[in-house]
Amino acid sequence: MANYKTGFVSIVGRPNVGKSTLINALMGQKIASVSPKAQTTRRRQLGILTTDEYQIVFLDTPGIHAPHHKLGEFLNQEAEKAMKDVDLILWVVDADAGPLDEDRMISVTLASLKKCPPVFIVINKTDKVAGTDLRARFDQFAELRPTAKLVGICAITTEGLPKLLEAVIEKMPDGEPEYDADVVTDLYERDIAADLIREACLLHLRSEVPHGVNVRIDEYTERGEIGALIHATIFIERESQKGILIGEGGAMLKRIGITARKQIEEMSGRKVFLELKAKVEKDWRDNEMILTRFGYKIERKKKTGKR
Ligand SMILES: Nc1nc2c(ncn2[C@@H]2O[C@H](COP(=O)(O)OP(=O)(O)OP(=O)(O)O)[C@@H](O)[C@H]2O)c(=O)[nH]1
Ligand SMILES: [Mg+2]
Repeated sequence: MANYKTGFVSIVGRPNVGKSTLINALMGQKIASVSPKAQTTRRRQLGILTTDEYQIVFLDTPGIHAPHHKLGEFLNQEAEKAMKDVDLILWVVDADAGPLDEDRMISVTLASLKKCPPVFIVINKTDKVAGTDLRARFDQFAELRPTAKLVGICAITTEGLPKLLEAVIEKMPDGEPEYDADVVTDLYERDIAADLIREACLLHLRSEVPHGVNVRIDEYTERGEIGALIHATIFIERESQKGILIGEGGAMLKRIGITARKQIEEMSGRKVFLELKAKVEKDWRDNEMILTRFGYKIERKKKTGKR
C-alpha cells in the first residue's frame, strides 16, 4: 500500500491520570477498564486503530508508581517494557495535579533509556483547570522533558483529541498493517470480562479492599441465542475482606454483579448470565507463586556476577 502509515504508540504515566480513558476515546469504543481509583490497569493492552490511511497500535499500560507490593513491581515492569521499541510515547499527566514525584520518576526513567522514542507530554483533564493556571501547568510539565511536544486534551469530552491524533499520525513511519482491520485489541473477551468485573469492584468497594482484588474467569460458555454463561471467582487477600465483598445477605456481591454484567453485555453485544463467588487467597499481592498463577509474572534481571 503506497503511503500507508503504521506504528506503535505507548501510553504511559502515573496511576489515575486517564491513560485508559484516552485509549478508549482514541478507539471510539471502550476496550480498557477505567475507574476513579489508582492502579486500575494491570497489564499492557493493545488498542488497534485502523483506517484506509493508517494503522496505529496504541499500548495502554499500568500506572508507574513507587511499589508497595510485588504486584506493583510487575505493574511498573509492564509499563517500562512498553517504553522500548515503540515509535512514539504518549506520556499522560494530570493538568489538575501538576508534576508529582511519580511524574518525576517517569522523566528519570525516560532519560535513562538507551534509545528513547519521541515523547509527547499529553496534559489531560484540562477541563479541571482555568486558562491562566493551565498555561502555568504547561510550563511546569515542559521542564520535566524540554524536548517533548506538549498537547492539552480532555479525554472525557475528547477535546484536543483530533489535534493529538494528527500529530501522532505525523510521527508514524510508512509500512504495511500488521493486524486485520476488524481487530481492535489483543485481549480475549474473557480477559476483558475479568477486567470489567474488577472495575465494578473498584467502583463499589471502599478504601483498600478493591486493590487486593483479583478476578479469575472459571467458565465462559456460549449459549447461542441465549447469550453467554460466565462463572468467575473474585479473590481477596484476607478473611475480613470476604464479608465486605459479599455484603449483608450478599448485597454487595449482587451489586458488583449487576454493574459488571451490564458492562460485559455492552462490550460483547449480547446477553450475559454472570455468577460470582468470593475466595480468600492470603496476601496474594506479595506472593510470587500466586502472582505467576494469576498471570503477573515478575521478571528477574539475570545476575552478571560483577559488582
Ligand atoms: N475530569 C476529567 N476526568 C478524567 C479525564 N480523563 C479521565 N478522567 C477520570 O480519571 C479517572 C482515572 O481514569 P483512568 O483512565 O482509569 O486512569 P489511568 O491512567 O488508566 O489509571 P491506572 O490504570 O490506574 O494507571 C477516572 O475516574 C476517569 O473518569 C478528563 O479528561 N477529565
Ligand atoms: Mg488504566
